[in-house]
Amino acid sequence: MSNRICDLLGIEYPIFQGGMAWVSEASLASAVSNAGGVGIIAAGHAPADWVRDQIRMAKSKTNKPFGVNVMLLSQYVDDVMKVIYEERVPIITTGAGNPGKYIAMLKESGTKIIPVVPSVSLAKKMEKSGVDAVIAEGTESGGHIGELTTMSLVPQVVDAVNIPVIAAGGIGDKRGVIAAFALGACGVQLGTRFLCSVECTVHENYKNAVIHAKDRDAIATGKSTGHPVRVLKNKLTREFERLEESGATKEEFEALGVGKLKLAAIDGDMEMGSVMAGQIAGMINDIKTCKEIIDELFNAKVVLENINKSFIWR
Ligand code: TUI
Repeated sequence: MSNRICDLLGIEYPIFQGGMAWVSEASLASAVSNAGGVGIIAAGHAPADWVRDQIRMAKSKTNKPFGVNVMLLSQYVDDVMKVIYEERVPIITTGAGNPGKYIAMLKESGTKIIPVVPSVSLAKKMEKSGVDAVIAEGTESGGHIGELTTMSLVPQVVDAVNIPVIAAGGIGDKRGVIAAFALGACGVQLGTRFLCSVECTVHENYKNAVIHAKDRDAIATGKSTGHPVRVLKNKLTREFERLEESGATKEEFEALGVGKLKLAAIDGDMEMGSVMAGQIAGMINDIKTCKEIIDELFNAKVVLENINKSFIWR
């Protein structure tokens, strides 16, 4: 199978594993890349040295292209970008901001730049800045989210830009992949599905929480602060709700969130940790290897037939 994303990146299947802070590191990223997709190390709020170690570990585990997701709100973002440049990382994705000022430097090292965008206006701005593709991420995703659903965002971004569009948010199985291609995307990004993989090193309580989650368990907290984050309901989200109702300040809200993702992902605290997950958590019921996940998403005849049809529509 060949398409614009596969040709651009030299990969077998047009599938990205979403960057997940404290969750996706070299083990998961290299497994996804070895299975033919794009594995992504999430830099999150980590210092540049940790990111360099993970990049070198990924290089030792795979010869295939992999990426780093840079969270642009990180205090270490300048140093992390320097490491990516020095290590000649093949691909970066970015989240929570505009990577514009780093684009010239990264082009020099041959890094393909693929920002996550929550809107048409940002997608157009990114295309003008010279990025290679965009990931249009709907509000169904886990973690820090935009407002629009994947169903409405993806076709609008596809119509607005000429660079390839990858769909993210609410995709958990082959039906979601087919839907994304039908909307005009030429690739997909999945986070929550890969969290429940054998190779993902997140705490097993986190995987079990996703496996046991039902359709309405992944809720958006912090809408009133302008920084909504989708997580599984627990004691922490009830405390966030209480703060929101009491009209707490943005600072009080942020203070409650500090360290909570690590608490869930590393310590396995499912009550007070921030258990980021997408709305498809309710349909994930098992842990599989990354190869099994990707083969199931792409090897089925029906998927290939439908994807071929969507190429014709484009
Ligand atoms: O980045 C994400 N998802 C994330 S980042 C993250 S780390 C975190 N840790 C603690 C608290 C909060 C976050 C967890 N999940 N997704 C990509 C994404 N990017 N979603 C929305 C955006 C976005 C928002 C605004 C991208 C660009 C943007 O532009 C603003 C501007 O500068 O114009």
